[in-house]
Amino acid sequence: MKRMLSGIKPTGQLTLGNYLGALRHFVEYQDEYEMFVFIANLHCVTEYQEPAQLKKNLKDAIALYLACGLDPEKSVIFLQTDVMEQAQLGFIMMCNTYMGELNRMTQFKDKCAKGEKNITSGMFVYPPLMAADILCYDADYVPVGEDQKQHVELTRDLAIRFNNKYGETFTVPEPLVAKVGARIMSLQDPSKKMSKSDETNKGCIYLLDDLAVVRKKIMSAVTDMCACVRYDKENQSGISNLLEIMSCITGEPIDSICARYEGKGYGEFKKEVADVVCEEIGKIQARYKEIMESGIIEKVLEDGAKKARYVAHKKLDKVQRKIGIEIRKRS
Ligand code: AQP
Repeated sequence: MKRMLSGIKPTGQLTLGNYLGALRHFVEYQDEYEMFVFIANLHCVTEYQEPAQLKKNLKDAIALYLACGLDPEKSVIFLQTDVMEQAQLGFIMMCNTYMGELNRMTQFKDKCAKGEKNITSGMFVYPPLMAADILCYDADYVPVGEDQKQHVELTRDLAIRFNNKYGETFTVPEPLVAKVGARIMSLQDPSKKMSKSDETNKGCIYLLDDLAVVRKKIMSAVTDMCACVRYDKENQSGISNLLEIMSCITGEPIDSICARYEGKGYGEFKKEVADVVCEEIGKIQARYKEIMESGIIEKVLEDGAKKARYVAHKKLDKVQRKIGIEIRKRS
């Protein structure tokens, strides 16, 4: 069975973008692949997080993983810091990554272009840690939204470089980017990705938003003057984004939705989008509540960490022997 790995960094509450671009695919894939899904808590601290809030976000994220349908019997669900091998391999991967490669990473470049002050060195070097997260498990596939593709490409380069230098060690992973929903955009500025760190909160739907708030955000989503429901990302980016959201959730092809709305107004269309999104999020929230009350999170993480550690430990040991830093015989 081929192996798949992915993760989310809960620097805030998880969003509809995380769900449509990543989480729901993890759930679909867990029957077909040996699935490893982790919470990237180390990646969260590349920027300051208020500790109590971070702790809440991490717990909520695990509960949401389960609420969205990840099954601990089928998937290995764990916390990044419960497998210290990942951070150790991360340092080794940093030593095999060139500064020029990190300078070219979009997220770092964007922060520099915006003139952000006090960018941490953790922010600069997190891509090789992400590579280690993936390579520790010999993942064949990494399902990601469009924005994360560059990181998987760097991981591939690093795996190939290491294999060439030290002999066959790592599986070279493939990114899997969905055709629809790989980049859900902000409802207020459809030229930007829907992000947890949305400054106004209005452009981003959080999975734990009150449903009345979700409806309000969709009804006030930015549209255009064209007055027709059409998929045209260039000229009608707001409407196209809503079409993608609806199609992702219902499975109805975008063409068919547009045909149903021929001659109808945006108000009616937005109302259906809001109904569909609220129904989907409502189901997730009901399961989230049950999970939080059940107290199963600790056990899920404990079991997941044990399984993940077993795999990661063997890989790190192999890597350390190959590069010559391991001198003891270990069982
Ligand atoms: N808007 C999105 N559309 C589609 N996919 C998305 N993903 C995130 N936002 C969207 C996908 O979710 C997975 C986990 O991403 P992440 O939360 O770990 O990191 P991110 O992409 O940096 O998320 P944010 O919300 O934009 O974080 P902030 O605001 O902190 O920078 C990935 O597969 C990602 O592609």
